[in-house]
Amino acid sequence: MGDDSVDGVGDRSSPHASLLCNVPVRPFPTYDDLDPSSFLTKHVHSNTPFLLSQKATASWPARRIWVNSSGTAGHPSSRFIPSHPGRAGGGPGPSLVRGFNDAVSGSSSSTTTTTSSSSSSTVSRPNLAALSAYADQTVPVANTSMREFSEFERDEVPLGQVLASWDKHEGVALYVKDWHLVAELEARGSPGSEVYTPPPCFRDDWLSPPFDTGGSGSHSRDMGSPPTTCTSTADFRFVYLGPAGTFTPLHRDVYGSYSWSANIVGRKVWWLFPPGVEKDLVDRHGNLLFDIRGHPNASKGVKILQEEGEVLFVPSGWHHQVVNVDFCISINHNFFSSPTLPRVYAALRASQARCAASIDDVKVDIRTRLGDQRLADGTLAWEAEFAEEVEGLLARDAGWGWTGFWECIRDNLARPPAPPEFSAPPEERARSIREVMQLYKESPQWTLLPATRGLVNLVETLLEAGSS
Ligand SMILES: O=C(O)CCC(=O)C(=O)O
Repeated sequence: MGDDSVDGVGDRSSPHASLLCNVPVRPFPTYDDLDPSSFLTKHVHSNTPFLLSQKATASWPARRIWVNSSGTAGHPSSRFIPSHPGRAGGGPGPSLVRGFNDAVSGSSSSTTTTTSSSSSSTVSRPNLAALSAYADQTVPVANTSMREFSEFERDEVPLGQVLASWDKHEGVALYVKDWHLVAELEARGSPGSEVYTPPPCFRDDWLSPPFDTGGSGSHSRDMGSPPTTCTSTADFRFVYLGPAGTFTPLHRDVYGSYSWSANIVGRKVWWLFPPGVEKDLVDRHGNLLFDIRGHPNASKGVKILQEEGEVLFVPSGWHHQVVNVDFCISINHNFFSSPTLPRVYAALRASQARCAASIDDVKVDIRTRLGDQRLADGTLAWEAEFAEEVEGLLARDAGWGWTGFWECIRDNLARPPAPPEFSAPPEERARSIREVMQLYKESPQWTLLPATRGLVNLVETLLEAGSS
């Protein structure tokens, strides 16, 4: 593969250069370093975004190996710039970020450890030849020129096939998304650290805790087994790569989780919307907008240019849309930790309500069939059976149900994913768990799903053992 042939970057006259217009001063801090305890007090509790400067990723092997060492974008030797043609009209107008930025501006000035957003961008070209080391891995690919309902048309193909089409100056709309590279490396006996190590403030990760490759996983059933393929659904550590103009539509992350996203090569423009604003981001049918560019209510969010090497933290429940300004390679994780549990619980409750409503006809059938019959413990049989139906649908639809939720807490308590210095203090962890436990015990599922009662009792025992 001719590694000089692909960059997709640096040409300020490209259709995507307009994305760089009207990017305001960041209303969020950019830290060179953020220790886990400051992460909790400054951003977890307030559920607000921030960035880590490129210093946070400077030592990552990926930033050496995946970057083309022969120069930066726009280098005269560039021959080809694969780039999605993008939308007519390019980027958003000047008012795009005004509303939200005005509301939060000043919040970063009190932070002494911040660095200002760099005014001059460094943009590298990707070393796709280095990525061809993984050519045999099957990766999910979105065709960002083919919308399919609320997503793009997707396929799973060997990475080598995508790299080959980019090498032939084709596939400019192809976006490799949610590639489970680290899970795949681990399944082959290599550590993920050969590519990168997550920043310390993000190590207390209850969603993708370290897995035993080949052993019994810390998560089971709804959360799946330890990942053995790069398309596993039990792993939330991803690599994304795609030419300038490829993008991720407006969405919110799964399970009420956070995400962090590090640019290895290239820059991204993000629009971030605090929870609640999504009600104004709908089309005339009430469906969430697919692409907020050009929509008047885009101004209710904040637009951020994420430079190469920087890491963005996206808080729980914030909708976001992302457009690659250059050819981008990024690494991102979805994650949460114990202080996030009340948010994760609320997200699962909302998913449960949606699932239950979607099978209302099933409820009527079960009720008609079972009438007033009661189980030995006095529960109405139809309520118990319907609760199991909804639980099964939740697990399939939302990725996990209440069983998975409590298994996750049990397993992370029994085997904390990070040493204490990277984790929430034990009292805070216990407080969050007790909060969701109380809510759960007051909910109908406590009575209706006996298997979860056993799990909750086990969690209680683990908490008590931890506090003695
Ligand atoms: O980089 C992208 O295209 C999407 C990333 C994203 O949505 C996330 O990290 O939550």
